[in-house]
Amino acid sequence: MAKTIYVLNGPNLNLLGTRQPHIYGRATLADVEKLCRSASKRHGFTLVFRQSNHEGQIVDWINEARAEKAAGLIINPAGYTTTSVAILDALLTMESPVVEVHISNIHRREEFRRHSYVSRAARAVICGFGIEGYALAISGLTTLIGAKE
Ligand code: CA2
Repeated sequence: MAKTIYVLNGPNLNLLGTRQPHIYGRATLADVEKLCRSASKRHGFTLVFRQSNHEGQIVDWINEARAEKAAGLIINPAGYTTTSVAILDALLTMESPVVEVHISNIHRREEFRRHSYVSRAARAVICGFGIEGYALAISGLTTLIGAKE
């Protein structure tokens, strides 16, 4: 049976492709999903792809991923990256690898974007590759799955 991976997206990522193209590019969230579906298929994963503007909803989905024994979880926590202890706590309960993705290079931007709570729970962090970072994260998960910490 194919292993399932979750790709979760945080607040305002539903606006991708409509505003600030100089930072986030012109691709929409639907394009990101298409990219993730194709990368998942290539690596033999079943994909669950979601976006929410609500912190509690994201926490619930992380708990769902754990309960469903997902093989891995990729998250772009967006604005919750720098604020959410609740998302960090949920991620810390995951036994399977977590990869944090950011479309932009958060280290080239405002200082406040550089501190991520989520990174404490992430086995790997990818930023600055645009939406291609999601495909890189899916490919990277194949290495992390099964690899001991
Ligand atoms: O670079 C990323 O992926 C971010 O996670 C995006 C977040 C930002 O708060 C992080 O610092 C870095 C913002 C997501 C909002 O996305 C928008 C996309 C288009 C237009 C407006 C917002």
